[in-house]
Amino acid sequence: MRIDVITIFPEYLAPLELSLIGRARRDGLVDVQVHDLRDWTHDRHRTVDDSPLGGGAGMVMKPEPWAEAFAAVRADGQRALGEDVEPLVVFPNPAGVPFAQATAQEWSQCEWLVFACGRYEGIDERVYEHLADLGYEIALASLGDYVLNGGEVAVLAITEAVVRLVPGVVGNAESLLEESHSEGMLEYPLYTRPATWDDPAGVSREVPPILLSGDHGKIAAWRHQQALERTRQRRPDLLGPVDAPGAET
Ligand code: 6GU
Repeated sequence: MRIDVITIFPEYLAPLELSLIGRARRDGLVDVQVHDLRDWTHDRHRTVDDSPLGGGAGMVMKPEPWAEAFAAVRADGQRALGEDVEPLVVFPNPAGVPFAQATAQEWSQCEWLVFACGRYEGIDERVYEHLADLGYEIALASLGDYVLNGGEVAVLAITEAVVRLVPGVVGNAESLLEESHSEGMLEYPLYTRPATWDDPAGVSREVPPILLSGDHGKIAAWRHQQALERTRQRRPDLLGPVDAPGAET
């Protein structure tokens, strides 16, 4: 998989050199290229923003650097991947479609993702129209219902969620099957040794005895029931409208 990130803060993406993603890059499983949008400006101040036409607070990102950046990144990627390969262009945006585990699953199958990090109030709308005219596939993705200062933190989160699903990146692929959101539910509670733990307050805490029973069928059933109960309590929305108040007729 190839991932390009276009940003005015390339240093913000430094964590992509660490841990699981850093190792995946060194192993050649994912090629991450971070680009400074200001490289596609031509004035002395390397200007990427201007005040909103029609008035209003804040600044808007100018279209010209973005158009040049996409053309250059597309050409660069196609030299590496092949002239017939096209990227999915992702704009992190609080007004986008909620990013979820299903999105991560889908995008982990992509050969090429290009992330475009907006800052300020946003990007001139004509950039999206231009890219659509050129035939780019575009997605606007939101992390949730709150506002960040720019797309960079969202790119870190989305990239981590996507790359860990690329085959070979997570050593124990089985661990991806039972985690939260993999089956539309939250994960069951986890325990390890010691089976009896005397906590610092002097309370003796046992793990649920069933986990020591060796009965794998019963353990699986218990875990499923725990996952369901936890999901009902914390995230009833994941279980669908059956449990919603007032859904009964
Ligand atoms: Cl993807 N971007 C920004 N700027 N703010 C957000 C977000 C994304 N998701 C939630 N808030």
